[in-house]
Amino acid sequence: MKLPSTSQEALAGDSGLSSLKRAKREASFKETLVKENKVNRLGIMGGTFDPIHYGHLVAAEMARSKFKLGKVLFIPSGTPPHKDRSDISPAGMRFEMIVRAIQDNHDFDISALELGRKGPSYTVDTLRVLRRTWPKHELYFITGTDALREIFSWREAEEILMMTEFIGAARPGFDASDFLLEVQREHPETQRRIHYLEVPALAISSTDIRARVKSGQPIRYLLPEPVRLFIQQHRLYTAEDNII
Ligand code: DND
Repeated sequence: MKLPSTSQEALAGDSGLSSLKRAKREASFKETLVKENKVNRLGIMGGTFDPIHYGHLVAAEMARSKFKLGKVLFIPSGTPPHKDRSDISPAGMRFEMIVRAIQDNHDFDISALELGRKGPSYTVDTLRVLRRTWPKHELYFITGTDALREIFSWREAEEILMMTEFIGAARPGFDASDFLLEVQREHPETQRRIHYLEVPALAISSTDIRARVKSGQPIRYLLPEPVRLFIQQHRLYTAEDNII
């Protein structure tokens, strides 16, 4: 038989009562912690973003929600450390496209941190600056699983994994299971830092968007409209007057 709660407290005696109060206090303390965590977790999405598109934005939004990130900071690479394309759009233009893409989302922000730096934009250097700027924040670096699989080839990868949690957003076509097994085997100490995130399948890539623009195919609905207009206005990725 279920007793009314006041009777339960009476039956529990003094010690029972205080444990009920303690439980309530603990519950509200946990709530406060969750709220603090929400504010204190910073998501970071680094990339070349040439151009930014809905695949990037959806991955950032899903990560923000699942890991209760207070903000997601987009950080365009000044000089991407791993790309030898000679035709990468000027950093200022890639920056401008991100500004346009995130303008209607208060939870997203942009940093020019890597743009002022000379030489390749290594993630470890960026994280060191962010660590110093926000010493009390937990940092969450968001990548697609394709980028995540390469992480151990990045400069000072182990150091990176000491400074940040890693979220690998499952980008269509990139199965991460072999990579996760490899981590378990070869780098078990970093395993708890790596999180797998399934995102709705968006088979969109910057490479495909650039190819489409070049050949005059549509890119509408693959990226935010202000970004498409920017590409058209500045004739990025093509010398022709293509309608995209
Ligand atoms: P990408 O140029 O590959 O990014 O750069 C990703 C990050 O890795 C940057 O912050 C680089 O500085 C860092 N990195 C790479 C290599 C070496 C080092 C650092 C080093 O320090 O040694 P993209 O512009 O191509 O894309 C941005 C992110 O979005 C990537 O993580 C990519 O995987 C992801 N992405 C998608 N995720 C979900 N769905 C889609 C996606 N398309 C791209 N459709």
